[in-house]
Amino acid sequence: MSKDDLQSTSKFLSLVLRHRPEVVGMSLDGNGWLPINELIENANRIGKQLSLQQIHQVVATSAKKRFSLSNDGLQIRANQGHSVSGIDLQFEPATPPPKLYHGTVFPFLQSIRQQGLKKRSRHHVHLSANIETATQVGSRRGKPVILEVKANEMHAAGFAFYISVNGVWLTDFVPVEFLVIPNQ
Ligand code: HQG
Repeated sequence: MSKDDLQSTSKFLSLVLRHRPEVVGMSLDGNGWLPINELIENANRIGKQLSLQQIHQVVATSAKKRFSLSNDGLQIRANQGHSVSGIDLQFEPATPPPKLYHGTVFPFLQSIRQQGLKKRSRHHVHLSANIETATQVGSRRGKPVILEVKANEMHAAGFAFYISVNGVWLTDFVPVEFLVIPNQ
């Protein structure tokens, strides 16, 4: 599969497995899984070319490891990033490193200064373990601005953190007192 085809398949899987399973007429189960065979049949029925081989290739080659297969290989789910309601990925609380990072853009800063970091449409606020990844996340929207999160202080204050199987740190909300926001 070409790089473009891989990306298009990955985007389609993100759409279905995180946000809108109804586009293939399906619902995720309580833990976010979809049966792969039905997913392929339904995708093909709406004119989206999708095969088992393509799915396996995306799962194996996604640098961000966005998707997991079930142990029996029959089901697939996204590892994080959902907006669809009513699912529980059973994240275990984890102790974060002292600092985490969030990549955003300048136009959001005023609101973030007032409200802290909110999860908006997703289930969690997404945080990165390193500045490089946060820079990539922020760059999706424009010139990136990197916020530092005092994760150790937040954790000590009783806020829960989770880590997805693909290494994204998650939390429900970051109050402004735990943020270092650059002046610009
Ligand atoms: C901003 C991608 C105003 C926040 C990425 C962000 C990530 C506020 C946007 C993953 C705010 C939400 C998640 C407030 C937060 N006022 N703006 N109070 N609080 N925001 O897409 O973190 O490639 O839901 O800064 O790489 O950008 O899809 O979250 O800009 O890992 O696998 O509101 O999605 O992964 O945007 O990205 P998003 P995100 P994938």
